[in-house]
Amino acid sequence: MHTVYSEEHRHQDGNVELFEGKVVRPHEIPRRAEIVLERVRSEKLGEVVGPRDFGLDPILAVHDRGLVEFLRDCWRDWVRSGRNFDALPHVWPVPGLLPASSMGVGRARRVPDSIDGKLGYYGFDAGTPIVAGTWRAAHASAQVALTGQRLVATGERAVFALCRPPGHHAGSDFYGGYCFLNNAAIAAQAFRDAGAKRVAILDVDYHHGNGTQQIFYERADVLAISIHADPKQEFPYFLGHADERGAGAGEGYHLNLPLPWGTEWPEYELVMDAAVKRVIAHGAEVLVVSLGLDTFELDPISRFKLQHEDYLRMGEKIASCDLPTLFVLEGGYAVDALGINAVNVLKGFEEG
Ligand code: Q9C
Ligand code: ZN
Repeated sequence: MHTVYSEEHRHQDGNVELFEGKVVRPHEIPRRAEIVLERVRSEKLGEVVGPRDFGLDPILAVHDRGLVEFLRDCWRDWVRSGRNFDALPHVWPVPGLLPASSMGVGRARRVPDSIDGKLGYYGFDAGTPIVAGTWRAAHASAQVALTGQRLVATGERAVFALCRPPGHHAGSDFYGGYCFLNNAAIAAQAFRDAGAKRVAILDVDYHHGNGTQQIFYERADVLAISIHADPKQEFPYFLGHADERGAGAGEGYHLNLPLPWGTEWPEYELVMDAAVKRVIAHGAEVLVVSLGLDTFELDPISRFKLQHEDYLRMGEKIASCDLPTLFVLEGGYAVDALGINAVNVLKGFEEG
């Protein structure tokens, strides 16, 4: 299996994250991608290739121009306003703040001029620092996913897009959860634009893929499935419940499979079987896997209990969909184990 990798990810290197009310060093660090790359090499998974540049168009097929321009310009505006440390939002337009009559509902109608206002408009959490190189890294991460997409669209059975920063929490017009651009969604849309009639996204990150859900919620062409910790207990808290099933034309084309803290492989496996069945029923021509490894028992911010070997089984299950597959790296913060677990999924897939 080919891996697509870019060193540009190193430019996303924050100093702080507001984590459970405390300012801490970020969990989402450059070492994550490097350790996965090392494991890809030591396990001889296959050739490692750099990304091509597909430009902004495939990003803008998924994201609003306002978000993209904000991410591109944020650091410049933050510095111009006198700051030289990581940019984080600290005030948000909660929906109740905005009476439907005059100010719009669900989304503030006006984007503030102030960079602090913009941060709260576009960012949904305070755990996702924007630094000088954020745009450079996020843009390259999307190009890594798009390069993987192109390789699969032109005949590879499976490709690993070693994306960093991750993407699945980023929606059409918001960022957060360590994510800026939704790499998996951008790739899924690129498959559609390359002619695939039906695409499926399977998100196995520990956290609900709320950005992916929002992007495709009213569409039937892209089935999105997310297996994650119950949002009653876990980030992103407000989305990912089982009764969110898509809307309008997309009704029934979103499947949330929340699981409780402490979940181990036997329960996880049952839910994966349901996910695989739904992918096959969709008649998908191609599968995009949002590959988070934060379901691992030693993950420092998560509470599932999967073990190294379980990821081999996970890869086999994914292979049983019998589809051309693009793996897109998402979360996973037990850094020393991240390479083992990610490559176990890919090896399990190849053997399955
Ligand atoms: N107590 C990804 O895995 N902080 N993002 C959660 C919960 C944010 C995770 C705090 C976690 C974001 C891509
Ligand atoms: Zn996660």
